[in-house]
Order: sequence, then structure tokens, then C-alpha cells
Amino acid sequence: MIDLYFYPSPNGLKVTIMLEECGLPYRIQFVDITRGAQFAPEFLKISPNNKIPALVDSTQPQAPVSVFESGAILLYLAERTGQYLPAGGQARYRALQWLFWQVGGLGPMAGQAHHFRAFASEQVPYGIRRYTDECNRLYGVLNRALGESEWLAGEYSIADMACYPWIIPYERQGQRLEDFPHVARWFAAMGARGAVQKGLERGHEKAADAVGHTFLYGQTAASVSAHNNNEPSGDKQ
Ligand SMILES: N[C@@H](CCC(=O)N[C@@H](CS)C(=O)NCC(=O)O)C(=O)O
Repeated sequence: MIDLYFYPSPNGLKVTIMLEECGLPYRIQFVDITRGAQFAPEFLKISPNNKIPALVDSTQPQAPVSVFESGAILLYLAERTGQYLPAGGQARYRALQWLFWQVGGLGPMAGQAHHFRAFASEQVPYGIRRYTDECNRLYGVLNRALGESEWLAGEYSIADMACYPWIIPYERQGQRLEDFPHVARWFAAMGARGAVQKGLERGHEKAADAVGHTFLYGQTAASVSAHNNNEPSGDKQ
């Protein structure tokens, strides 16, 4: 069985979308990151960065395969199934470059925009402007790419699956799809896919409440290590 350590946030949902696209059986192991479950020692053995998603595939003949980081998980599933990633040549690197663009750019920048616009405990106009503008620039990059081909890498691939859950909350990032018509066309095409709809049904993002804030924000090496050593999930950092 494949176990997906999951919370219904954009980085989790890209993996449920891929699993549904591939038609692989899997089991959800819910990790409530708003209550500190990401610091449980048994989870940290699988995901030492204390973040979801992580995946353990126990169906492999030699030994279970354990992977953390959403981009690595998408790559693993694509290679395991031979689907949604071209086998070689320029086409493969076209998909991989957009996958890396998402995990290194769109995801972190949109995440910061969410933080400063919706969750920060104080209003920081410079932070709001910086990340809203950077998201806007990235939407422009996406729009140009999608103006040249139907899907990011020509064929539908893990690159599209990685980006889509990060575009769903575009309003929270201060963006308007009307300004990016090729993104809007692609967004509608993604949302019309049955497997994408099924992947998203795995949960709806919960906004962090007051308790969640104490677990998700303000982490330092010291606070994480205190967590690992002492308290079970649910305690305040
Ligand atoms: N680079 C990581 C980012 C994963 C990530 O940020 N996960 C968030 C939820 S979307 C999380 O688990 N946060 C828990 C925490 O920060 O303690 C990936 O792509 O998998």
C-alpha cells in the first residue's frame, strides 16, 4: 500500500491529484500540522523537515520507499508509473524545469503572500507589497508559457499538477485571473479533469486558527527541537 502523509494544503493536494491521475491505490495518513502532529518523532523519521507531504510506498519488492518533498514525490510517482513525465530528452527537462520552478518559486512566494496578506500577526506593508508583486510577476511568467502551449510542458504533466493547487487561492495572493487569460484557460481545463476534482476532494484547506499559529509560525531550530524532545502534538511551542 502507498501511505500519503497529508494535510489538505496546496503541497498535499498536488500529490493526491497525481495519485488520482495514476489510479494508484493509496491510504491517507492525516497529519494535523495546525496541532503539531508534524513534530511527532515517528513522522520526523519520514519527513525530517517537519512538513507534509511525505509518502511511504510499501509495495516495492526490495524494501519500502520513503520520500518527502512534494516535487520528489511527484517525480517518484511519475517514474514508478511511467506517466505524466516524458521519458527523456528535451521534453523531460521541459517538465522538470517547470516542476522546479513551482517548488522553488511559485510555492514559496505564494506562501509568503498568503502569510503577509492573511495570517501575519501584524500588518507589514513592505512584505505584502513584495510578495504580492512577486506573485504577480510569476503569474506573468506562467501566462506567457501557457500562451505558447496547452500545458506547461507541452503534454499534461506533473508540472501542471504541481502548479494548480497554488493558483486555486489566487485571490489570497492578490491576483486576478482576468489579468492572465492563458492562466485562466489552463485553470479551467485543470478544474474540469475528473482526477483533479477527486484529488481536491481529499480535503479543503483549513485556515490556521489561534492554536495553529503557535505551531506553524515562528518556528526556530530551538523551538522545533524542544518540541521533538518534550511535548506530544497539541502542546504550545
Ligand atoms: N518544500 C516543501 C514544502 C512543504 C510545506 O510547506 N508543507 C507545509 C504545508 S503546505 C507544512 O507541512 N507545514 C508545517 C510546518 O511548517 O510546520 C514541499 O514542497 O513539500
